[in-house]
Amino acid sequence: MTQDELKQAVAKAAMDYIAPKLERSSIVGVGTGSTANFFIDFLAQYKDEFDGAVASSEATAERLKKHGIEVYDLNSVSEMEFYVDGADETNANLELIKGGGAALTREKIVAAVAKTFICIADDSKMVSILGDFPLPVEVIPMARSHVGREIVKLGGDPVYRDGVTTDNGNIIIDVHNLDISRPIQMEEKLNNIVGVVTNGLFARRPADLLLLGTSEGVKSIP
Ligand code: ABF
Repeated sequence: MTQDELKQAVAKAAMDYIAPKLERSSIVGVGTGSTANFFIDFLAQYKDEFDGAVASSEATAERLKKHGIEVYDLNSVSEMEFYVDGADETNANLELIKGGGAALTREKIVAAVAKTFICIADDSKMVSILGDFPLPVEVIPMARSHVGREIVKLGGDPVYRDGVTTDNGNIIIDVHNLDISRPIQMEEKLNNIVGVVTNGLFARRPADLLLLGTSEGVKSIP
């Protein structure tokens, strides 16, 4: 199977998982990226069976709207059962690196509100220790140099992601060679640097369910 076929398979598995639980009043949280895009295409087939969606990025909002799915501002939503999104890396504890698509802050906010965060990924994303994928950090523009120096103190190599502005008007620093053997602690340390909006470690709030696409089929973890 190609990587795209694996992504499509996990997107369908997520839809099969949530479809029987959808109610007319349900709001679904929807992530960003190519795997999430496959999910949006499946979700569209059920658009008359739920109320609408909250998007983790402008790009996702556009795709949802094109399918005729109502997009809600998160502030107008009091309850969300499911958030479905991809990841750049996952470990066996369902702790993730996200943010390759620069949408990490909104993704983390939607994940915080959702009762169940379903991560969909092909098996190239499964690692034993997080950190081969450079860790994205969203930073207030005027704090770029300060945050870079603080990241060096933590042992990482910060690289400014040239030409990228997030949906929130900020910049991204990708951190290479960071020791992420203790993901929760590293997530907290990075968030404590003044000028950091958020970082792409999803460890304090990991995924609840991982649907992993493999050549033997979709594995459900745990
Ligand atoms: C988002 O999309 C991100 O947090 C992650 O960066 C990315 C994964 O992209 P893809 O599904 O295209 O591999 O979920």
